[in-house]
Amino acid sequence: MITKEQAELFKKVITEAEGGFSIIFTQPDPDALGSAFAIAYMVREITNGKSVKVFHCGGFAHPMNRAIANKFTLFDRVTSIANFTEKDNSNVILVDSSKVNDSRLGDLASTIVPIVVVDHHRSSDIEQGKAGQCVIIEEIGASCTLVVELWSLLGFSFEKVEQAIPTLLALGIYNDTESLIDTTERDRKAYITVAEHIDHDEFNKLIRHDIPNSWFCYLEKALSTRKHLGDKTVVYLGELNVSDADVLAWIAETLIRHASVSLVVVAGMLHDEKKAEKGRCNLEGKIRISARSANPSINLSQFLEDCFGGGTGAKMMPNGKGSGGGLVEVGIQPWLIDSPSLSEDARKALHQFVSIRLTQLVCRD
Ligand SMILES: [Mn+2]
Repeated sequence: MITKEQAELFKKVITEAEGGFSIIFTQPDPDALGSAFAIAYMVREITNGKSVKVFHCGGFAHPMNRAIANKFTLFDRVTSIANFTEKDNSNVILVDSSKVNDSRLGDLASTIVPIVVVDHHRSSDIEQGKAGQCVIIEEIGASCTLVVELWSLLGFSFEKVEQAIPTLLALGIYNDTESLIDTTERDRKAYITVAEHIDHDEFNKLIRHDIPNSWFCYLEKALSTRKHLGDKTVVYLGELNVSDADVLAWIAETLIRHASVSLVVVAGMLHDEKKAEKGRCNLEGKIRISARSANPSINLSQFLEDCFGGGTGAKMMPNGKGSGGGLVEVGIQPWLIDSPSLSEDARKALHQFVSIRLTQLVCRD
């Protein structure tokens, strides 16, 4: 349980902040959404209705996230980080991540100075201990668990709030703990607290979302092209539609269950159909990576940084497994941007190079 002092500090920091608030999350998943919306509610209550904007990086591509967003009309209530202006860059609250030098933040990387951070990942780069700041980072199953503890300690009730809040908190904990398997006692307690206030039929529908056909096609490609080196599996999917990027985590989670595998890295080069329609090159040399580790002795966060540098991150699950990923650049953007003339041969060579290099970086020892 977080301490009463931490909860009081949160309240104090929010009360003393002048002006409106901006909540940012770098990855739209249920844990980030639950944390963001529950904190937004608490901040509005504490400040008697001051403005709280919620910003997301990346897109709502995952079928579960889309289902959640539709059900709770979240598209009206979260806005893309692309709309973040200088005016929004005060009283920033960062949830479900604790890095400011994060490539997912785009141009905002290293420019935000959060007053509140609630996260459960390793490798925070946030300078802590400043006055007027509340940082809660603990290695447990979900950020939502920390938020539920904060909620209870500050005396808030789920009785009168909209269904979206307890449902998103429950989904966040459920989803980030692999269906409540990789939990700490705190995660289980927090889940029970919120589960009393949700509609379980609706909850089940969100969990058992449809899986799009394109995902099965990517899985087929992953199975036929994966490379095994020792106990590591590396998959390079080649070009990956931006709206299918969440398939990487789904494949990584599937392959890590292979009996002889202790580390999986799945990657794809993002391509954007919309840009191709405008006659521009649809590649920007950005590689999305998803990694899973079944070996508690691997520090996945460090491993990914050693392989790919910054732009990556990972969390340690309560059972010692690692889960992470990132967005890294190949560094050939000047040769790709706005060059619709990129030939098939050049594309093929580019992907061959990335595939070989990816395997070398992951399997170098
Ligand atoms: Mn999380």
